[in-house]
Amino acid sequence: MKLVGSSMSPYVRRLRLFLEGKSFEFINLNIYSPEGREALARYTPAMKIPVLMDGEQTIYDSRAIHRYLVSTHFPETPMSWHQENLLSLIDAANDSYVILLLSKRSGIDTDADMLIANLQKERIERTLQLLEKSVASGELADWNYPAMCLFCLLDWISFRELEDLSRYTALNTFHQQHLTSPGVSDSDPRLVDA
Ligand SMILES: N[C@@H](CCC(=O)N[C@@H](CS)C(=O)NCC(=O)O)C(=O)O
Repeated sequence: MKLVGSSMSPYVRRLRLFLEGKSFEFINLNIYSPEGREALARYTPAMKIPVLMDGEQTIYDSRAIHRYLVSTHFPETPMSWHQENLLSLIDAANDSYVILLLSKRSGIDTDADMLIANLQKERIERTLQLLEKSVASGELADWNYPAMCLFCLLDWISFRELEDLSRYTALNTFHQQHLTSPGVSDSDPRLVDA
């Protein structure tokens, strides 16, 4: 089984954490370098990571990959609809941060009052407020897939210095608590060649 991705991607890291202790090969690409893009194009026309390759089967998108892994190899308690919703909110915030980051890298002033940036910021604010409450009420207390996804988002925000999240006390405590969870230090994007 091969997981195609990048050590920088929070969507890939969540699957590395889920697969911690299992046998798989991690193919680490720099998806913005010419060579990385050429390699990526061999795995997916969508040009997005993660991609899973299991024998003849290829699966795109972290959510589908997680569902595939649970249904074929690593059965676990199915996620409740509430957990599915939490995951959708984590993904919504993550996608919005990616849009803001790529906009900045494209020379767009995301601090300006413009629709595309305002929509992302509003989504981020509202989803983080809800996630703060969810963590505070113990809904993400177990180290399961939704918790891994939230950790990867929070750690990536800190790694990329996207925002100061100190006002979210429960999210901060959650982030600190899981720095020692299985697989976290080995998949740290701050490590060279991680
Ligand atoms: N919904 C996708 C999102 C994946 C995603 O956005 N991956 C980013 C890396 S963090 C990517 O491949 N970006 C490339 C691009 O947007 O061109 C998933 O859950 O797998």
